Amino acid sequence: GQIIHLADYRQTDFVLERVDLTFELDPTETKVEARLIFHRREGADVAAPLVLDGDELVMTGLLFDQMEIDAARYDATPDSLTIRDLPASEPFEITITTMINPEANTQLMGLYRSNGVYCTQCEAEGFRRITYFPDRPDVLAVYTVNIIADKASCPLLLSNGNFLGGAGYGEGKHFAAWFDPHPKPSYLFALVAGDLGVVEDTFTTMSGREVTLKIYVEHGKEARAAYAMDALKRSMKWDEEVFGREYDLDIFMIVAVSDFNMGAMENKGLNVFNDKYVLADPETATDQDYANIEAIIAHEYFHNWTGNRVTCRDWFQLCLKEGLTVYRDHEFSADQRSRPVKRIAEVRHLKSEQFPEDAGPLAHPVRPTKYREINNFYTTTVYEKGSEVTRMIATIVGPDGFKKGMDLYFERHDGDAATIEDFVKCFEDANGVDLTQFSLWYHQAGTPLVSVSCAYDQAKGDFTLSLEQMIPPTPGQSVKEPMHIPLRFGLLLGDGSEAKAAAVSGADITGDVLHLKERRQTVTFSGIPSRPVLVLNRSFSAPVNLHFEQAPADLAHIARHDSDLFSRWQALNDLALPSLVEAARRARAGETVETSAVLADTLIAIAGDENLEPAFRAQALALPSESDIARELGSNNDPDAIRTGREAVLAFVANRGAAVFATLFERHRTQGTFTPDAASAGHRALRNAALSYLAVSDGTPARAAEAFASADNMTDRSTALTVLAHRFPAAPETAEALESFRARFADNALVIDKWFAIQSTIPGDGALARVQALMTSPHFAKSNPNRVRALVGTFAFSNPTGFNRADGAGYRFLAEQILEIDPKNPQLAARILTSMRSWRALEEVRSDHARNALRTIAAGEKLSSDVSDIVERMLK
Ligand code: HT7
Ligand code: ZN
Repeated sequence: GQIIHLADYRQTDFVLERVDLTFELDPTETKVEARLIFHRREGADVAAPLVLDGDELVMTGLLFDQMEIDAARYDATPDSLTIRDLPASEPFEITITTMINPEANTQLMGLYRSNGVYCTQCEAEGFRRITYFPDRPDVLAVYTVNIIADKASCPLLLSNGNFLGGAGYGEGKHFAAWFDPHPKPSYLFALVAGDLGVVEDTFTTMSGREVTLKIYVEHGKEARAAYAMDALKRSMKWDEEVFGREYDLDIFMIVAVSDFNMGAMENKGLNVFNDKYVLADPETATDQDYANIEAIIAHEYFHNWTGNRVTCRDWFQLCLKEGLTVYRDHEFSADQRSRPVKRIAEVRHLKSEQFPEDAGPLAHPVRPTKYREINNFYTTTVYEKGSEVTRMIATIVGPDGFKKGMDLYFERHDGDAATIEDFVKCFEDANGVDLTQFSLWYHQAGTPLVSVSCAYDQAKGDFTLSLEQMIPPTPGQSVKEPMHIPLRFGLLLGDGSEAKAAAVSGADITGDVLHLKERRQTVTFSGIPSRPVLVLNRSFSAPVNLHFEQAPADLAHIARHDSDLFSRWQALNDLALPSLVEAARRARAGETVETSAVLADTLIAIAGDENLEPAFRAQALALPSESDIARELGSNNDPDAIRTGREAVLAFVANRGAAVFATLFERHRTQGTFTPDAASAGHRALRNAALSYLAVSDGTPARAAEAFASADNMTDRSTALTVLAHRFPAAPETAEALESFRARFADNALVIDKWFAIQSTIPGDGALARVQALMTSPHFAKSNPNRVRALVGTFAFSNPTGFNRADGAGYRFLAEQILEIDPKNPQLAARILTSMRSWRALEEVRSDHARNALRTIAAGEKLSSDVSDIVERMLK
């Protein structure tokens, strides 16, 4: 594929007025008739042809104003349709007939069949696999959709908008018509047809309108959609209360399907979901599953305003809808659950996924300026860093300023296909601020590094803070400008109170936010009575790396006393990381690892502090992961040494805190009927964190085996199974538990995915053979993205020692898998391949093997543009 540049953006020559689609559904020969009404845009070249996008299309008919069209006036290829000699200004109608094969559509883009259900996925460029069309987000039109299908196998015929009517249609068939009054781009089109069960409810909007809510799932699974329905109603209410946004159709539908490339899709009025993010009950779903369902239901619903009512002008603006909507779903979950605990989880995720992307060969700006394959830009940078950029705007303009800016955005751009510049301008205009320098966050890739040092002059009472920012070079961007970095901070005194400076010089400070704007800045706080401990980047106000050699005693002080729970967690992390890095170094050199008692004692004290919420304590107990340590080391990484070092530190903490952990394990047992609320989940998380440590200090599988046997919910059961499998892979108790779990949930593919994931992450060299054996299991299906992600994806992304085997066998296995998956599902293949994004940071032997595996992929025949784009950027 060729490279698309933002700078080449041009409006279309033709305006699309209306779209009428008729589908005659058939598993292998679906007929699609598209009637499109266009007129030439005022000022456009009168000789310009109409060029429509296609992808693997077969055209069987073409009419111009209902008449046959002369063959000399058009060219049709599978990838485009060009029509010439069109009217200068008056409207005209083009009717296109295409034949498509949903059954053979293994890419899961366009119209496909999943478990007998017809469904569509059109974002980003799937609509062009249905019919020829101006398939770009700035072409908005009103759609009418007619669906004709077999009545017995497809009693349900759904599309966007409101139901117009339906009737019988010849022998054994019926039809339904839908009309969506809201102009939309083609990527928001959806059609679903099949035989599904439904859960129904209603929601009364803030203006008193009753909206019908329907969630469609496979028959027999209706009860498992109750939590999703509850999350939907809470999302609708929250968007009214917090953003003033009301739903705008009479019906809102969600359909759960079992074959889906991503989490879900926000099609207007008809969201399509990966069933993993709809179905839940205590027997089969973990607390994390419940939290994910709540977040994704909210995310897709929130897109109705941030994405659908205001959409993107072009795909370079993807973060306009995705970054903003992630920010909105983060805020929603923070309001529904514990704000600091949610923030810790977000930052953990950002650091483990986005920071490595930003530091590797796939780094790109939040608003890129070029792409080869748009599917590869649904990245953690666009989504999660994009959300952090929105959060920084909120921090800079404050809560009221943010609300004013958002209100202006909806007022100005409702019905538009907008840009990032439009969005930022709303905050500038609503608040009278200049966000020019701030906007660099959209344009410069790479995680800024802020180096910090400080000094205290007892005699003068001056506390001086020196800050320096550096934005590392990234592909295509070697030189960077200083950014506007909003850092929340506090000066913590010995008694845990906060120092208030009499005066500050050298920085622009608003409230508790210090605005770092220069490359280097020295800030002096005067009138500070005693040496304070600096707490910087509270609540992770800016997505940066800090280089700050803070004394362990100061970090321990923050960890125990700061008012911001997030900073307390961050301080623990900062206390742990140098010990873990040192442990990895020693392990690599064959030396014995020593662990600091300060770290262990601080961790144990926080774990045992019953004044703190259990979910926070569970987060505090989770030591930085092996990949966190690898990131901190930066280069020449040996995953085996990292694990050996971390295990030594973990064992030290486990043994020192054994009594506390045993108490926690007993005290935080949840009793009675299961509820998925955040408080109960917190007790389970803390108890299970204690179990993980106890398995180490016990040195036997007995306690985990007992926890597995007595578990009455999936969180406890799957954690106990993970502890058994990861700590005691060869124990008979583990084999027994794995088999009893498999047998009990053999009919539930989503639970079997957990069984795959637990086994594929058992550390060490044996993992590869285990994964290969599991691929031959009758439960595995190569055509299903959830199965492939659970087994192959989890192995490559989340098993550092097993995947990064020193002999390179893990990489060779992945290369084989990628080459096999790519012809069937390129998006899935490309996404799993990004698991190798940090390959250059590995030590030489492993990085040589990794390079060879990537070269094997690059040499593959007929690679998709998805995989070739990723592999080429990784090898550059
Ligand atoms: N906006 C949706 C993105 C999406 C997607 C993109 C490419 C290929 C398949 C896809 N399925 C869904 C989901 C979201 O972010 O809300
Ligand atoms: Zn989204």
